[in-house]
Amino acid sequence: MTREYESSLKVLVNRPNSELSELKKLTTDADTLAANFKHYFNHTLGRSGNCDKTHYYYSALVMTVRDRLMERWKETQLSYDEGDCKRAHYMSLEFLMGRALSNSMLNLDITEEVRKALHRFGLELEELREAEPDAGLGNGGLGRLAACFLDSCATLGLPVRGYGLRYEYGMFRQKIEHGRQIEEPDHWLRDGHPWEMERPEYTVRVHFGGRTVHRRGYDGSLVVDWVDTNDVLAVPYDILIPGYRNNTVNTLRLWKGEATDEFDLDEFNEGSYPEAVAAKNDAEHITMVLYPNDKSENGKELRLRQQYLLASATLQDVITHWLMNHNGFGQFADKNCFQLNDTHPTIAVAELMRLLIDIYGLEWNRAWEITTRTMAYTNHTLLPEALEKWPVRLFQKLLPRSMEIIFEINARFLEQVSHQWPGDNDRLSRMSIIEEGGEKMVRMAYLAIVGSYSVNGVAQLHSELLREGLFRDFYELWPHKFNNKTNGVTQRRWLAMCNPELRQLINNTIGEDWISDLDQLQKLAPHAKKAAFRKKWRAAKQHNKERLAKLVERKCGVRFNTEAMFDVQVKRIHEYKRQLLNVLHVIHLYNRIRKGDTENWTPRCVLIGGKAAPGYMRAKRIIRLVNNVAAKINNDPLVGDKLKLVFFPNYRVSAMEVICPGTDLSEQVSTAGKEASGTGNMKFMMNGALTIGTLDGANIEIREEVGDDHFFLFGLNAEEVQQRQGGYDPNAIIAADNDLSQVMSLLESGYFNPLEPGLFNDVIDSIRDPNDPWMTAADFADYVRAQQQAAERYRDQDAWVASSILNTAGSGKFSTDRTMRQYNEEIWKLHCEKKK
Ligand code: 26Q
Repeated sequence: MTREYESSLKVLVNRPNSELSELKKLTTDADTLAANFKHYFNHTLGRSGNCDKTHYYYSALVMTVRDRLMERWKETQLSYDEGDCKRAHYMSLEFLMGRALSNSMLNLDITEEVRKALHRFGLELEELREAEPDAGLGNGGLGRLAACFLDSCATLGLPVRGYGLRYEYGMFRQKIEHGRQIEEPDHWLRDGHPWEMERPEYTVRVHFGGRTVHRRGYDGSLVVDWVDTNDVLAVPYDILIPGYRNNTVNTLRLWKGEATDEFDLDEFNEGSYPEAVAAKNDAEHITMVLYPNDKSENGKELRLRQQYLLASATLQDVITHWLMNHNGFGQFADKNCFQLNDTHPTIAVAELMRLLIDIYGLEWNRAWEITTRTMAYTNHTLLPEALEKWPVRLFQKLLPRSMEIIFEINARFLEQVSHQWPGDNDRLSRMSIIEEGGEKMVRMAYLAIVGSYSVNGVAQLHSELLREGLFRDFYELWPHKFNNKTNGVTQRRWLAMCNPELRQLINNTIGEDWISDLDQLQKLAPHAKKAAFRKKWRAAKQHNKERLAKLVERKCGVRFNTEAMFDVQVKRIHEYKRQLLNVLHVIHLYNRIRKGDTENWTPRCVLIGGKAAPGYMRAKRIIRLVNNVAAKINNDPLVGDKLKLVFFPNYRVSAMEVICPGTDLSEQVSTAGKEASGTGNMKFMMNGALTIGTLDGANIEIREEVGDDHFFLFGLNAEEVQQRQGGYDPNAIIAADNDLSQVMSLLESGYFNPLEPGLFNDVIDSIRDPNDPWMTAADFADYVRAQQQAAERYRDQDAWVASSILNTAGSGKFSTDRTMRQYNEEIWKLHCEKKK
């Protein structure tokens, strides 16, 4: 940005109360809403009454709602500036927002008035809602967590801004054809995105490539220039994030990569005008598509470009805004904090150093102090293979100056380590940010730890395992940096919005305070003893099961009997999450039916859903297995209503909004010690599902909150999993277990793949492999026992419904309101000055 531009901005910022920006509050009665809606439909969108495109009704409604957000947003931002508030900047390559309409209406408290307004035009709100595509800018847990965090921060009135990328294509759409996953691009922006505001005036320039020149400055100090770069523009788009009925509206700022207006003059002068213009494509490609892997894929240049674009654009944005209101960096670290959502934006550590030193002329030590007082890192995985590493060679090519800075950070860091542990060379090479041996790699997690003042895991067990395992050396050096922040979910979306039946019942019973104070749900516990209340609770669940059954019928062509237990596992497909264990259990139930072992049978409908990373062949095979087993079972007349199995296609946020309210049993069966936290587990619990699960991630805390009697526990714990590695003999386990032997025999006989012999050999072999890290066979028998216990409980509906109520009642801890309070109290410490 040019100097002149900066100063003109300053004028604008300093004259917030000019006549132009003065706002009269728009009212939210049905009359005004209807008038606005009509205006947008006719005048702004230029449609006419006989146009039957739901899309335009939807767009007109979004504009109507957005106006109400806009005025609150301006006031909120002004108050943060006036209060000179300390701010947190949540940096994430993913924000899995889903749909925004219902959420915005809920938070603004205008749903019923909007419904009335639409009725005047003969329109149904439900239909317009369905016209909104999911904003699928994330893979799974980590991305959805970021979205829940934003909702809670706005609700708590915390000055937190999300920074991410505006991918043109979000998470792929999953089609199932002949049992196979087919990926289709998700061009979610095609019909326009009425929630976003382009803000070209805040565009920044981001450099790539080139080389560095080291020289002496006029005062003799060493100066580094980064020259001959290929530049890209980062253009921000803002999305408004309303708090729950508190007039706060925060910002999610997403960057789009665009070409600069310059082009290759040589080429141009040679007359190759089209070639010169075409070269611009590279820039536009940076934010074209979300990487659909939820574990790191090493070495993809485009991914590193994405990460750097986010880091550099965000830091420039924050610094520019800072310098408009402050002189120099004296208080910068007291007033700013960058929360790194996993290592993905960690290049920000080196980038902040570069900006402070090369652009603003600070000395190394001063810059390092600011960096390490503002950066905070959240880890989301324990799997060592999922830790991000980048080849030094790639770094040097793409970000030569960043690489120099990382080398310098590492040299100074290793100096500190050797001071603490003289002569311990093993430790030096273990802790080095640069991995040596084969091709030199940058270990992003280590860069994040060295550059941050806080390192947190996302559930108690996970944080403990980080300290004892993955990051042990760093914990020994800096114990004070390490802390835990157990994840949560926002109860606004994941109960109040998605489960209106239960919301109404809860409101009638304990009032509405739980919507912004989830611990209030505890007041439901005594009602679990009352038959009349249980009856209503059950009716709400029944209603939600009907709704889910309809969706399943539409998407899978299978009719679920709503009297049956709805047994659900939805999440990314991963070996460690053990969808395979779930399928083995379904085959076991099928075997029992075939044997006639069906006395006191509990009918079950099993639903499995989730996307596999496109290159993850084993995961894709598991999807085929689910589909093939489903085809057999659902078409076997012997089975009837006793058992159903479906693979639910294209699992995403808006699908979960229907799935979790209708679920009886939540499957959380990961190999202990592998799932960092899980958050689906919390959504199910909040909606009154009982959990069958291992002692992994947040399951442990869920069980603690609800009590052992209302959670079906099974399997090895994390320590036992560790101990068993090495001496594990799945074939002996299978041989000694009749049920498992029979399941394996049926699988191995080709019963589920008659036309494609050997199709599942690879999956079968993985169960029999003594090196199976997921220990599926080891947990099978205990899983079957726990499933049997769940089935028996379900037949005692009084007991089941009581447990269901107690699950909702005990879910208070798992609100992201609690999580965000803890981030704020223990990491960010946000505060504003008293207004004068
Ligand atoms: C990294 C580099 C290159 C390409 C892709 C990636 C990448 C992208 C996404 C790596 C990981 C992810 C996502 C991880 C994730 O979702 N982890 C989940 O985070 C949740 C929120 O903390 C936890 O509840 C889950 O346990 C954890 O699996």
